[in-house]
Amino acid sequence: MTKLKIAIQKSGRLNDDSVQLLKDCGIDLKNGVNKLKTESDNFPMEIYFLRDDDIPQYVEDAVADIGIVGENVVYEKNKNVEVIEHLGFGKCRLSIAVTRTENYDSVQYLNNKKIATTYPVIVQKFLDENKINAEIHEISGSVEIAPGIGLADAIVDLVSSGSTLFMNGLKEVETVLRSEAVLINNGNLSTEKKQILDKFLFRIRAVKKAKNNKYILLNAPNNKVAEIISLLPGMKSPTVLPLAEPGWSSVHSVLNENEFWDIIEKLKDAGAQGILVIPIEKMIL
Ligand code: PRT
Ligand code: ZN
Repeated sequence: MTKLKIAIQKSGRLNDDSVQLLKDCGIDLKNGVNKLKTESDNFPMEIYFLRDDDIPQYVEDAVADIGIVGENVVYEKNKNVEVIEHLGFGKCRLSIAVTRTENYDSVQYLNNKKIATTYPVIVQKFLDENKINAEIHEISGSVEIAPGIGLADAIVDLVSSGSTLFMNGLKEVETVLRSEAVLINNGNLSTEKKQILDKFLFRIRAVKKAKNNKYILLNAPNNKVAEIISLLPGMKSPTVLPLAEPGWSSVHSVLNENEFWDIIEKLKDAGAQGILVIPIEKMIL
């Protein structure tokens, strides 16, 4: 039987969320995750656990059909792979940082400076696009200490909370790239593998949609229901059920995370009471 081979990070920041995504998609993994390779009992998938840096190459070479990796790694490795879905986790930015006391006014600051980074390809492209002439020092880790030891004037590194930069006396001055985990694939999948991939993508999208939405239940006097319904987007239209107490109804609907707080306020003002908000596991539209 044909199986779709997926490469995910063995350990590190993307490992947990990648395994969780498979679980949320109903894909059970055999005998844990502490191996190089495992498979699923209930979905035609083989799972390879690899270093994130190697995943684009394995996908290009069709050792794996698809992979989960940060966009930063995809663009740095520049392999022949396609990004097919953004996954919403592992969010970070690749940023330029300089010593806090430095007067940075624009990218022109970087002219004739030394920049330490583990992302030489992305940085060179950024410099070319901005017509800056600077020297790139490729180092393999602890980039944030480079200015302090006199190795570089600036660094380009991944940032999420900013605390690493702060603790090293650096300030973030420019974003080169925003990144999150993505699903990549080899463009030459067989028809059978494409069908499995489509099933997997269908599940991923249902899980993602569910994460971005909440189920909401509320009570309202009947004379307020029309106004409340006008505030709710809903999948089709809200469900309205009579309460045991005469003159009252229960209204059920689905709200998007982004507009959530805004709408809740308006619902309260319109007379909604006993508002319950419930997470949704899967959403198929
Ligand atoms: O062993 P392997 O090679 O597989 O793992 P790795 O050590 O190369 O990567 P890992 O696990 O650190 O990161 C995997 C991916 O997670 C990255 O390629 C990014 O796509 C994503 N990611 C998200 C991050 C961060 N956030 C992040 N904050 N990767 C690294 N960092 C580091 C950053 O380099 C810096 O040292 O965290 C520090 C900054 O964090 P803050 O919170 O202090 O700003
Ligand atoms: Zn790595």
